[in-house]
Amino acid sequence: MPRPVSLVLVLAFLAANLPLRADEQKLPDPLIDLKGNPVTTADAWTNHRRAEILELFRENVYGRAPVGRPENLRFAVTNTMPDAMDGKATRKLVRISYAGRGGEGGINLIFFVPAGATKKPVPCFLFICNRGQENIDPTRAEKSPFWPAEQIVARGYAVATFWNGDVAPDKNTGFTNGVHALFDPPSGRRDDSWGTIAAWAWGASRVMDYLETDSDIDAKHVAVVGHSRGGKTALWAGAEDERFALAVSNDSGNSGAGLARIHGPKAETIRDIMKAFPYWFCANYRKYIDNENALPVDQHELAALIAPRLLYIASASEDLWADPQREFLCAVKASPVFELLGVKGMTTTAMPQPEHPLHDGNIGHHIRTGKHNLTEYDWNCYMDFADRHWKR
Ligand code: GTR
Repeated sequence: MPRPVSLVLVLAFLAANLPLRADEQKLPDPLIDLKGNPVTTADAWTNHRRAEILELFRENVYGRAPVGRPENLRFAVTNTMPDAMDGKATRKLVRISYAGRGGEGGINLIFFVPAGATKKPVPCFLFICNRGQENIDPTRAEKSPFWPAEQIVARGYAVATFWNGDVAPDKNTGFTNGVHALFDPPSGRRDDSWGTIAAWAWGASRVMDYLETDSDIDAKHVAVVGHSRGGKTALWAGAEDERFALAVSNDSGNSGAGLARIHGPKAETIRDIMKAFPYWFCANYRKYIDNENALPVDQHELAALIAPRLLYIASASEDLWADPQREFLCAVKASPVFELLGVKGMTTTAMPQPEHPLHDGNIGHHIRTGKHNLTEYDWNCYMDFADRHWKR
Protein backbone atom coordinates (compact mmCIF):
# COMPACT_ATOMS: atom_id res chain seq x y z
CA MET A 1 0.00 0.00 0.00
CA PRO A 2 1.60 3.34 -0.94
CA ARG A 3 1.77 5.79 1.90
CA PRO A 4 -0.33 8.97 1.39
CA VAL A 5 2.72 11.19 1.05
CA SER A 6 4.14 9.20 -1.82
CA LEU A 7 0.73 9.19 -3.49
CA VAL A 8 0.70 12.99 -3.31
CA LEU A 9 4.14 13.10 -4.87
CA VAL A 10 3.11 10.72 -7.64
CA LEU A 11 0.00 12.80 -8.39
CA ALA A 12 2.02 16.01 -8.41
CA PHE A 13 4.52 14.46 -10.79
CA LEU A 14 1.77 13.27 -13.10
CA ALA A 15 0.05 16.65 -13.03
CA ALA A 16 3.30 18.35 -14.02
CA ASN A 17 4.29 15.88 -16.72
CA LEU A 18 1.19 14.45 -18.29
CA PRO A 19 0.09 17.54 -20.26
CA LEU A 20 3.59 17.85 -21.69
CA ARG A 21 3.77 14.16 -22.56
CA ALA A 22 0.39 14.42 -24.30
CA ASP A 23 1.64 17.46 -26.21
CA GLU A 24 4.76 15.60 -27.24
CA GLN A 25 2.59 13.21 -29.25
CA LYS A 26 1.99 16.08 -31.66
CA LEU A 27 5.65 16.24 -32.65
CA PRO A 28 6.61 14.52 -35.89
CA ASP A 29 9.00 11.61 -35.45
CA PRO A 30 12.30 12.31 -37.22
CA LEU A 31 12.73 8.58 -37.63
CA ILE A 32 9.51 7.99 -39.60
CA ASP A 33 9.88 8.98 -43.24
CA LEU A 34 7.35 10.71 -45.49
CA LYS A 35 5.96 7.38 -46.62
CA GLY A 36 5.40 6.36 -43.00
CA ASN A 37 8.29 3.91 -42.91
CA PRO A 38 10.52 3.70 -39.84
CA VAL A 39 14.14 4.73 -40.33
CA THR A 40 16.16 2.13 -38.49
CA THR A 41 19.70 2.35 -39.84
CA ALA A 42 22.34 5.03 -40.00
CA ASP A 43 22.50 4.55 -43.78
CA ALA A 44 18.76 5.12 -44.18
CA TRP A 45 19.07 8.36 -42.22
CA THR A 46 22.14 9.60 -44.05
CA ASN A 47 21.12 8.63 -47.57
CA HIS A 48 17.40 9.29 -47.47
CA ARG A 49 15.67 10.70 -44.40
CA ARG A 50 18.11 13.52 -43.72
CA ALA A 51 17.61 14.90 -47.24
CA GLU A 52 13.85 14.67 -46.86
CA ILE A 53 13.85 16.77 -43.69
CA LEU A 54 16.33 19.28 -45.11
CA GLU A 55 14.10 19.78 -48.16
CA LEU A 56 11.04 20.26 -45.95
CA PHE A 57 12.80 23.01 -44.02
CA ARG A 58 13.88 24.67 -47.27
CA GLU A 59 10.42 24.44 -48.76
CA ASN A 60 8.43 25.53 -45.71
CA VAL A 61 10.60 27.51 -43.31
CA TYR A 62 13.86 29.13 -44.40
CA GLY A 63 13.62 28.94 -48.17
CA ARG A 64 16.00 27.75 -50.88
CA ALA A 65 19.22 29.60 -51.68
CA PRO A 66 19.48 30.02 -55.47
CA VAL A 67 23.26 29.73 -55.36
CA GLY A 68 25.87 27.84 -53.35
CA ARG A 69 29.50 28.87 -53.68
CA PRO A 70 29.57 31.41 -56.52
CA GLU A 71 32.18 30.70 -59.19
CA ASN A 72 33.49 34.22 -58.85
CA LEU A 73 34.02 34.01 -55.05
CA ARG A 74 37.26 35.81 -54.15
CA PHE A 75 39.24 36.23 -50.95
CA ALA A 76 41.59 39.12 -50.29
CA VAL A 77 43.49 39.38 -47.02
CA THR A 78 43.42 43.15 -46.81
CA ASN A 79 45.39 43.49 -43.58
CA THR A 80 47.54 41.29 -41.36
CA MET A 81 48.58 42.56 -37.94
CA PRO A 82 50.95 40.15 -36.18
CA ASP A 83 51.00 41.86 -32.77
CA ALA A 84 47.29 42.24 -32.07
CA MET A 85 45.86 41.72 -28.59
CA ASP A 86 49.15 42.75 -26.92
CA GLY A 87 51.07 40.25 -28.98
CA LYS A 88 48.78 37.35 -28.16
CA ALA A 89 47.22 37.11 -31.60
CA THR A 90 47.53 37.84 -35.27
CA ARG A 91 44.63 39.77 -36.70
CA LYS A 92 43.56 39.25 -40.26
CA LEU A 93 40.98 41.25 -42.14
CA VAL A 94 39.64 39.43 -45.16
CA ARG A 95 37.33 40.71 -47.86
CA ILE A 96 35.22 37.88 -49.22
CA SER A 97 33.61 39.09 -52.43
CA TYR A 98 31.11 37.71 -54.89
CA ALA A 99 28.99 38.94 -57.75
CA GLY A 100 25.66 37.98 -59.22
CA ARG A 101 23.24 39.21 -61.82
CA GLY A 102 22.31 42.14 -59.56
CA GLY A 103 25.86 43.37 -58.92
CA GLU A 104 28.67 42.85 -56.40
CA GLY A 105 28.70 42.21 -52.70
CA GLY A 106 30.95 40.97 -49.97
CA ILE A 107 31.65 40.07 -46.37
CA ASN A 108 34.25 41.78 -44.21
CA LEU A 109 35.66 38.96 -42.13
CA ILE A 110 37.47 39.92 -38.95
CA PHE A 111 39.58 37.25 -37.39
CA PHE A 112 42.21 36.62 -34.77
CA VAL A 113 44.51 33.63 -34.58
CA PRO A 114 46.41 32.88 -31.37
CA ALA A 115 50.11 33.72 -31.66
CA GLY A 116 52.06 30.63 -32.67
CA ALA A 117 49.13 29.06 -34.49
CA THR A 118 51.14 28.81 -37.68
CA LYS A 119 52.97 25.86 -36.09
CA LYS A 120 49.74 23.89 -35.76
CA PRO A 121 46.37 24.81 -37.24
CA VAL A 122 43.82 25.71 -34.57
CA PRO A 123 40.07 25.15 -34.28
CA CYS A 124 37.91 28.20 -34.76
CA PHE A 125 34.72 29.79 -33.44
CA LEU A 126 32.90 31.61 -36.22
CA PHE A 127 30.42 34.10 -34.79
CA ILE A 128 27.53 35.54 -36.78
CA CYS A 129 27.09 39.03 -35.33
CA ASN A 130 23.49 40.22 -35.39
CA ARG A 131 23.99 43.27 -33.16
CA GLY A 132 25.82 46.55 -33.78
CA GLN A 133 29.30 46.39 -35.24
CA GLU A 134 30.75 47.96 -32.08
CA ASN A 135 30.41 44.45 -30.62
CA ILE A 136 33.03 43.12 -33.03
CA ASP A 137 35.50 45.99 -32.98
CA PRO A 138 38.57 44.88 -34.99
CA THR A 139 40.75 47.46 -33.21
CA ARG A 140 39.75 45.99 -29.82
CA ALA A 141 39.46 49.54 -28.42
CA GLU A 142 35.92 48.47 -27.58
CA LYS A 143 35.53 45.07 -25.93
CA SER A 144 32.09 43.55 -25.73
CA PRO A 145 31.13 40.49 -23.65
CA PHE A 146 28.89 39.59 -26.60
CA TRP A 147 32.06 38.59 -28.47
CA PRO A 148 34.88 38.16 -25.90
CA ALA A 149 37.56 37.63 -28.53
CA GLU A 150 40.50 37.95 -26.11
CA GLN A 151 39.15 35.18 -23.87
CA ILE A 152 38.52 32.88 -26.81
CA VAL A 153 42.02 33.41 -28.18
CA ALA A 154 43.46 32.84 -24.68
CA ARG A 155 41.97 29.37 -24.77
CA GLY A 156 43.76 28.56 -27.99
CA TYR A 157 40.94 29.04 -30.46
CA ALA A 158 40.91 31.25 -33.50
CA VAL A 159 37.95 33.57 -33.46
CA ALA A 160 36.26 34.86 -36.59
CA THR A 161 33.24 37.03 -37.09
CA PHE A 162 31.20 38.90 -39.65
CA TRP A 163 28.29 41.29 -39.36
CA ASN A 164 25.10 39.79 -40.77
CA GLY A 165 24.24 43.12 -42.46
CA ASP A 166 27.17 42.61 -44.85
CA VAL A 167 25.22 39.73 -46.38
CA ALA A 168 21.65 40.98 -46.17
CA PRO A 169 20.04 43.79 -44.17
CA ASP A 170 17.98 42.91 -41.11
CA LYS A 171 15.10 44.93 -42.51
CA ASN A 172 11.99 44.30 -44.49
CA THR A 173 13.15 45.92 -47.72
CA GLY A 174 11.36 43.55 -50.08
CA PHE A 175 14.62 41.70 -50.82
CA THR A 176 15.90 44.60 -52.88
CA ASN A 177 19.30 44.65 -51.11
CA GLY A 178 22.08 42.31 -50.11
CA VAL A 179 22.51 38.87 -51.60
CA HIS A 180 18.84 38.58 -52.51
CA ALA A 181 19.22 41.45 -54.95
CA LEU A 182 22.42 39.91 -56.34
CA PHE A 183 21.27 36.35 -56.83
CA ASP A 184 17.48 36.17 -57.06
CA PRO A 185 16.53 35.02 -60.57
CA PRO A 186 15.08 37.38 -63.19
CA SER A 187 11.89 35.35 -63.08
CA GLY A 188 11.36 36.74 -59.59
CA ARG A 189 10.97 35.24 -56.14
CA ARG A 190 8.84 32.23 -55.33
CA ASP A 191 7.14 31.11 -52.15
CA ASP A 192 10.12 28.89 -51.35
CA SER A 193 12.80 31.51 -52.11
CA TRP A 194 15.35 32.13 -49.38
CA GLY A 195 14.57 34.49 -46.58
CA THR A 196 17.10 36.52 -44.65
CA ILE A 197 18.09 33.79 -42.16
CA ALA A 198 19.00 31.54 -45.10
CA ALA A 199 20.99 34.43 -46.59
CA TRP A 200 22.97 34.93 -43.38
CA ALA A 201 23.60 31.17 -43.17
CA TRP A 202 24.82 31.28 -46.78
CA GLY A 203 27.23 34.01 -45.68
CA ALA A 204 28.58 31.76 -42.91
CA SER A 205 29.27 29.11 -45.56
CA ARG A 206 31.20 31.62 -47.68
CA VAL A 207 33.33 32.37 -44.61
CA MET A 208 33.87 28.62 -44.26
CA ASP A 209 35.02 28.58 -47.89
CA TYR A 210 37.71 31.05 -46.87
CA LEU A 211 38.64 29.32 -43.60
CA GLU A 212 39.31 26.12 -45.56
CA THR A 213 42.03 27.96 -47.45
CA ASP A 214 43.77 29.44 -44.40
CA SER A 215 46.58 27.21 -43.15
CA ASP A 216 46.28 28.64 -39.62
CA ILE A 217 42.84 27.08 -39.30
CA ASP A 218 41.90 23.49 -38.57
CA ALA A 219 38.87 23.55 -40.85
CA LYS A 220 37.64 20.20 -39.54
CA HIS A 221 36.96 21.91 -36.22
CA VAL A 222 35.00 25.05 -36.94
CA ALA A 223 32.04 25.99 -34.75
CA VAL A 224 29.31 28.33 -36.02
CA VAL A 225 27.79 30.38 -33.21
CA GLY A 226 24.89 32.81 -33.06
CA HIS A 227 22.61 34.50 -30.58
CA SER A 228 18.85 34.70 -30.98
CA ARG A 229 18.17 35.44 -34.66
CA GLY A 230 21.85 34.63 -35.08
CA GLY A 231 21.22 31.34 -33.23
CA LYS A 232 18.46 30.43 -35.67
CA THR A 233 20.98 31.22 -38.40
CA ALA A 234 23.73 29.10 -36.82
CA LEU A 235 21.38 26.11 -36.70
CA TRP A 236 20.35 26.55 -40.32
CA ALA A 237 24.00 27.02 -41.36
CA GLY A 238 24.91 23.80 -39.55
CA ALA A 239 22.02 21.99 -41.23
CA GLU A 240 22.82 23.24 -44.74
CA ASP A 241 26.59 22.97 -44.48
CA GLU A 242 28.03 19.81 -42.98
CA ARG A 243 31.51 21.29 -42.89
CA PHE A 244 30.58 22.95 -39.58
CA ALA A 245 31.69 20.56 -36.85
CA LEU A 246 29.64 22.30 -34.16
CA ALA A 247 26.55 24.51 -34.31
CA VAL A 248 25.77 26.68 -31.30
CA SER A 249 22.31 28.09 -30.69
CA ASN A 250 22.29 30.74 -27.96
CA ASP A 251 18.72 31.65 -26.95
CA SER A 252 17.47 31.08 -30.51
CA GLY A 253 13.84 30.44 -29.53
CA ASN A 254 11.02 30.26 -32.05
CA SER A 255 12.08 28.99 -35.48
CA GLY A 256 15.41 28.09 -33.90
CA ALA A 257 15.62 25.58 -31.05
CA GLY A 258 12.13 26.47 -29.76
CA LEU A 259 9.46 24.01 -30.84
CA ALA A 260 6.61 25.27 -33.03
CA ARG A 261 3.83 22.94 -31.92
CA ILE A 262 4.44 23.08 -28.19
CA HIS A 263 5.24 26.33 -26.46
CA GLY A 264 4.97 28.02 -23.11
CA PRO A 265 2.32 30.71 -22.51
CA LYS A 266 4.85 33.55 -22.87
CA ALA A 267 6.75 32.08 -25.80
CA GLU A 268 6.95 33.52 -29.30
CA THR A 269 4.80 31.76 -31.90
CA ILE A 270 4.93 31.56 -35.68
CA ARG A 271 2.18 34.21 -35.72
CA ASP A 272 4.34 36.57 -33.64
CA ILE A 273 7.50 36.04 -35.64
CA MET A 274 5.75 36.33 -39.01
CA LYS A 275 4.18 39.59 -37.92
CA ALA A 276 7.47 41.17 -36.85
CA PHE A 277 10.02 39.46 -39.11
CA PRO A 278 8.33 37.85 -42.13
CA TYR A 279 11.42 38.46 -44.28
CA TRP A 280 13.53 36.09 -42.16
CA PHE A 281 11.67 33.19 -43.76
CA CYS A 282 10.31 31.99 -47.08
CA ALA A 283 6.77 33.06 -47.96
CA ASN A 284 5.44 29.52 -47.46
CA TYR A 285 6.01 29.84 -43.71
CA ARG A 286 2.88 32.03 -43.59
CA LYS A 287 0.79 28.89 -44.05
CA TYR A 288 1.63 27.76 -40.54
CA ILE A 289 0.44 30.82 -38.63
CA ASP A 290 -1.99 29.40 -36.03
CA ASN A 291 -1.57 26.15 -37.93
CA GLU A 292 1.61 24.63 -36.51
CA ASN A 293 0.34 21.07 -36.67
CA ALA A 294 0.27 21.31 -40.46
CA LEU A 295 3.98 22.12 -40.61
CA PRO A 296 5.57 18.91 -41.93
CA VAL A 297 8.57 19.37 -39.59
CA ASP A 298 9.23 20.73 -36.15
CA GLN A 299 12.40 22.29 -34.80
CA HIS A 300 13.79 19.14 -33.11
CA GLU A 301 14.20 17.85 -36.66
CA LEU A 302 16.33 20.87 -37.49
CA ALA A 303 18.47 19.97 -34.47
CA ALA A 304 18.61 16.39 -35.75
CA LEU A 305 20.09 17.60 -39.06
CA ILE A 306 23.27 18.46 -37.14
CA ALA A 307 23.75 14.81 -36.08
CA PRO A 308 26.15 13.13 -35.61
CA ARG A 309 28.18 16.32 -35.37
CA LEU A 310 28.20 18.50 -32.27
CA LEU A 311 25.24 20.68 -31.37
CA TYR A 312 24.82 23.04 -28.43
CA ILE A 313 21.51 24.52 -27.31
CA ALA A 314 21.62 27.14 -24.55
CA SER A 315 18.85 29.12 -22.88
CA ALA A 316 18.47 31.81 -20.21
CA SER A 317 16.12 31.37 -17.26
CA GLU A 318 14.21 34.64 -17.73
CA ASP A 319 14.00 34.35 -21.50
CA LEU A 320 10.48 32.97 -21.65
CA TRP A 321 10.00 34.43 -25.14
CA ALA A 322 12.61 31.91 -26.35
CA ASP A 323 11.03 29.18 -24.18
CA PRO A 324 13.89 27.41 -22.35
CA GLN A 325 11.81 24.34 -21.52
CA ARG A 326 10.88 23.69 -25.11
CA GLU A 327 14.44 24.44 -26.26
CA PHE A 328 15.52 21.67 -23.91
CA LEU A 329 12.77 19.38 -25.20
CA CYS A 330 13.97 20.10 -28.73
CA ALA A 331 17.38 18.70 -27.77
CA VAL A 332 15.82 15.66 -26.11
CA LYS A 333 13.64 14.93 -29.14
CA ALA A 334 16.59 15.23 -31.54
CA SER A 335 18.58 12.68 -29.55
CA PRO A 336 17.24 9.46 -31.12
CA VAL A 337 18.81 10.53 -34.41
CA PHE A 338 22.20 11.07 -32.78
CA GLU A 339 21.87 7.67 -31.13
CA LEU A 340 20.96 5.98 -34.41
CA LEU A 341 24.19 7.43 -35.79
CA GLY A 342 26.19 5.92 -32.95
CA VAL A 343 26.79 8.89 -30.65
CA LYS A 344 25.14 10.08 -27.46
CA GLY A 345 22.69 12.97 -27.87
CA MET A 346 21.24 14.44 -24.66
CA THR A 347 22.19 12.38 -21.66
CA THR A 348 19.03 13.10 -19.63
CA THR A 349 15.39 13.94 -20.22
CA ALA A 350 15.16 16.02 -17.02
CA MET A 351 15.67 19.74 -17.47
CA PRO A 352 18.80 20.71 -15.50
CA GLN A 353 19.06 23.55 -13.02
CA PRO A 354 20.67 26.81 -14.15
CA GLU A 355 24.46 26.74 -14.29
CA HIS A 356 24.53 22.95 -14.58
CA PRO A 357 25.80 22.42 -18.11
CA LEU A 358 25.38 19.04 -19.78
CA HIS A 359 28.46 18.33 -21.89
CA ASP A 360 28.70 14.52 -22.06
CA GLY A 361 26.72 13.82 -25.22
CA ASN A 362 27.08 15.30 -28.70
CA ILE A 363 24.27 17.69 -27.79
CA GLY A 364 25.47 20.18 -25.20
CA HIS A 365 23.05 22.19 -23.12
CA HIS A 366 22.96 24.76 -20.36
CA ILE A 367 20.52 27.20 -18.92
CA ARG A 368 22.01 30.39 -17.50
CA THR A 369 20.33 32.49 -14.82
CA GLY A 370 19.25 35.77 -16.34
CA LYS A 371 17.93 37.46 -19.41
CA HIS A 372 18.04 37.01 -23.17
CA ASN A 373 21.70 37.66 -23.98
CA LEU A 374 25.00 36.12 -24.97
CA THR A 375 27.49 36.42 -22.14
CA GLU A 376 31.00 35.33 -21.21
CA TYR A 377 29.46 32.53 -19.16
CA ASP A 378 27.80 31.18 -22.31
CA TRP A 379 31.01 31.44 -24.32
CA ASN A 380 32.98 29.62 -21.60
CA CYS A 381 30.46 26.79 -21.73
CA TYR A 382 30.84 26.54 -25.51
CA MET A 383 34.61 26.36 -25.19
CA ASP A 384 34.44 23.79 -22.37
CA PHE A 385 32.20 21.66 -24.59
CA ALA A 386 34.53 22.01 -27.59
CA ASP A 387 37.60 21.26 -25.42
CA ARG A 388 35.97 18.12 -24.20
CA HIS A 389 34.81 16.76 -27.53
CA TRP A 390 37.81 17.93 -29.50
CA LYS A 391 40.07 16.50 -26.76
CA ARG A 392 42.02 19.66 -26.13
C1 GTR B 1 13.05 39.06 -31.14
C2 GTR B 1 12.46 37.97 -31.97
C3 GTR B 1 13.12 36.68 -31.61
C4 GTR B 1 14.63 36.82 -31.52
C5 GTR B 1 15.11 38.17 -31.04
C6 GTR B 1 16.57 38.53 -31.33
O1 GTR B 1 12.43 40.25 -31.23
O2 GTR B 1 11.09 37.92 -31.74
O3 GTR B 1 12.72 35.66 -32.48
O4 GTR B 1 15.25 36.42 -32.66
O5 GTR B 1 14.37 39.19 -31.55
O6 GTR B 1 17.12 38.24 -32.37
O7 GTR B 1 17.15 39.14 -30.43
